[in-house]
Amino acid sequence: MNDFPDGFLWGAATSAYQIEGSPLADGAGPSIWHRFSHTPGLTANNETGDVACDHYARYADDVRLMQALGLTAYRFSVSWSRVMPSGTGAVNPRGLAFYERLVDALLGAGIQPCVTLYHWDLPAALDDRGGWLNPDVALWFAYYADTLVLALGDRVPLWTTLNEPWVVMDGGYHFGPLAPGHRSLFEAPLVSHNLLRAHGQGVLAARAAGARAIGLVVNLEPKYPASDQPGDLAATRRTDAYMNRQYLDPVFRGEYPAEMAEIFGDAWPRFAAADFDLIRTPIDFLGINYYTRGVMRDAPEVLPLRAERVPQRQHITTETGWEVYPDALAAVLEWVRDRYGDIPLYITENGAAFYDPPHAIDGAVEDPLRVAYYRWHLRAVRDAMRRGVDVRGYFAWSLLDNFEWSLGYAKRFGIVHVDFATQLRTPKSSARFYSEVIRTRGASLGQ
Ligand code: IFM
Repeated sequence: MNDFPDGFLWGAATSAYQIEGSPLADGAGPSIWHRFSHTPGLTANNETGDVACDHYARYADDVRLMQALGLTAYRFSVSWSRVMPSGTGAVNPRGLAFYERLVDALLGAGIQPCVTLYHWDLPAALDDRGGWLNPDVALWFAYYADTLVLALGDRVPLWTTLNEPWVVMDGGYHFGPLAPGHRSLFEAPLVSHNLLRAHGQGVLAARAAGARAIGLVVNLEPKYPASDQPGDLAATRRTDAYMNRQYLDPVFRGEYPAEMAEIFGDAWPRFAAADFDLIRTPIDFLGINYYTRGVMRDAPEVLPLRAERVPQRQHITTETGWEVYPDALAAVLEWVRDRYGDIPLYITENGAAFYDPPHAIDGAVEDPLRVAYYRWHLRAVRDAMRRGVDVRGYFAWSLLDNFEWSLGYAKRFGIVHVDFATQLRTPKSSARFYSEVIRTRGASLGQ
């Protein structure tokens, strides 16, 4: 029996600001990431996405590379401010034309384009109007979704509204390492709610404009207690609600987890009941980004969650400090199915930053740890599928080494190495490994 059925999507993923470069070219407006990375001291070595992988100019070569690897799908995001420099109103035809060219090149290479509408790069003009704190953002987003689907919906089979709303809230508004860099307990719940409202409006708009399938992408990090002490169990429950259930419960069950009020206290607002009808608008699939798990213990002084992560030194740790723990990927897929129902799932991101040299050595980049990471995690996906979970595709994060947000360029997640001095692309051994998995439709993973 073949574990990965015909039509299973074998993909890789990227996002606009992380790879495109040329953020202001051809009439584009600045995004919050352009502004944030140009503010001294906010990113490693003050690095920016000004050049990144120069994909804006090199997209055709990159599509040929994907084709050579045998990818059947490519997940990328659209830069909202390239297409709509002020975030609403006039469309910038030259910005939109870039994505038309990209989609056509992908289709010409037999690769399915999978479009994420929002991967963190809000137009700066909308941030000036309050960004994700302004309730109108739901309507701005719906208008943007409508515009994109009308332009590309005939050629794009799979759309997602938001990538990782938790990170937008947690990194952008609660603790501040990511754009726009706010640090506010009171803003965080408002932002989450507006993200969910925007998601709901975006789904309605995309459907009305003819999207064939529209879903949401969340990052899930299963939480395990450090011990069976009541304090550790409660810390685990709170962090699980904050990170794993905060968006999925409203989308699938029409309510926030009870723990949210416990975590945020006075900062947790009363939300209008009618909002949940919008938020739980049915979606066609769920995208799951999985990297690691969290082992949690009680930490009363670490507010507001009163929990902290316990490092697990017995396992391999990546360059971003994340424990390699593939079993939790299989477990989380089953958890989603059991808690939220049998909706089609895609692994929309999975991968690891390990040290790779800045330049290829003798024309090659050997990355055995990343190869092992992919082997173990693809087997975990297969295990979940054998247990009946409806997984329809898998996307490696990332196709290319790229701009890892405030961590800059030093954290390399690509299966294809990028020499940032020359823009030379070199498929790493992990790319060759993945290519073989695709060619054999999983058989080369072994048992
Ligand atoms: O690079 C990011 C991506 O933008 C969103 N998901 C996690 C990746 C690795 O940190």
